[in-house]
Amino acid sequence: MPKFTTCWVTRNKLSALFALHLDYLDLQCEMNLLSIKAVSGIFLFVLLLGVMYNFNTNRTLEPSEKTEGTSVDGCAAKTITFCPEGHLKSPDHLKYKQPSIIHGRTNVVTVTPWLAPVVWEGSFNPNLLDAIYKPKNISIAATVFAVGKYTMFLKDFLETAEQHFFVGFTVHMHVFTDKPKEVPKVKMAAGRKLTVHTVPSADRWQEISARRMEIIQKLIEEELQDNTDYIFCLDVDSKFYDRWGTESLDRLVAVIHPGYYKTNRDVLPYERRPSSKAYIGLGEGDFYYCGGAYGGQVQEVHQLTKTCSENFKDDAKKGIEAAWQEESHLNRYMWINKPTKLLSPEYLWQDFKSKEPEIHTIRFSGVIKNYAAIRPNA
Ligand code: UD2
Repeated sequence: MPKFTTCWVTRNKLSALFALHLDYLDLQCEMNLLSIKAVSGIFLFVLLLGVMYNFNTNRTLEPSEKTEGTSVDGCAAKTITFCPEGHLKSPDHLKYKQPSIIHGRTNVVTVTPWLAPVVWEGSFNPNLLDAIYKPKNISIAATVFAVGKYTMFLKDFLETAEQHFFVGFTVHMHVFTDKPKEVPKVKMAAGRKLTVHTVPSADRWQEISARRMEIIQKLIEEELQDNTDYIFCLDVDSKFYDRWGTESLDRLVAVIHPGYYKTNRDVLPYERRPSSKAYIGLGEGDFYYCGGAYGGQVQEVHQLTKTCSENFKDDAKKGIEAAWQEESHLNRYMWINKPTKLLSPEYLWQDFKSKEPEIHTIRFSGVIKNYAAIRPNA
């Protein structure tokens, strides 16, 4: 009887189970105990087991599973993200104004080319959105830095946030300062609280502004990732004038800068040196986003702040500081990692600018300040 032909099978392509069976088959061949017909039957059975094993080990990740790995622009190498919020669920029989797709804002664009909404007054129903988000018991964190003389802005910032920022929701304000005693006592509504974190002062305003990203990254890692849904990172030298609420929630949220939304992208103040990791070339980029307001789900903002602060440090090793510090890196990040929602310049105006016709309300705005008097350096 000829030697059985299993010797041509490449064992490392099959499962351990299959290999065991092959050994068993080899043994059988040596001993000439089974007929070719019987062995062929066993072989087919084992082959079937091997195919099933390979299929099982190569299957696609389940939605709750994630693989790590980050590129320069913060894109996870292979991630299937499970959205904890799920779809929007309206309360049963809620009455609200009938939506229309032919009537609405006409003098502004309310969607980007990648189909992310751009939020303008008149483009959303605040009561409907609040009714959808209220039962979800979401929690929102906000970060604000007041280092050196910038503590003078805290009182107005915090008091106006009480009046307009996610009123009626769970809000945790995180104030970072080198002068904790100068943080004013502001009466906060039920469900809202404030924590003061002490940070060192610095000799250069650029450094204070830029290192916020790394501090926010650590705050998310150490305190927020398991108990907070959304985070917004805001400039302190600003005040709220009107509602900033659930309409702003999404995975990755950017605010379009009030100074540049009518500007040709080739003259936007992006970082233009190719040697910088914040580089955006001519003919590139989408919008110019504010460093003074951005946010989203904590996982997304963690990825953003981690990537931007790493890129900022890599630039520093080469002696480069991007044109607008972390704002330049944020713009580079958001160009590659498209924001899932954009907030119009209503969400960060500047008090010194006169109101434009398309701006129907100003929700949050930078106060007029004397830079020379408040910054530690010119
Ligand atoms: C723009 C951005 C700001 C940042 C900066 C470039 C807006 C409205 N503002 O603002 O976010 O991207 O360009 O770095 O988009 N700070 C202190 N103490 C200081 C200096 C700064 O606490 O001595 C903090 C404070 O929270 C302030 C923020 O850093 O709001 C930004 O500094 P800025 O307001 O002086 O920068 P500005 O106006 O150039």
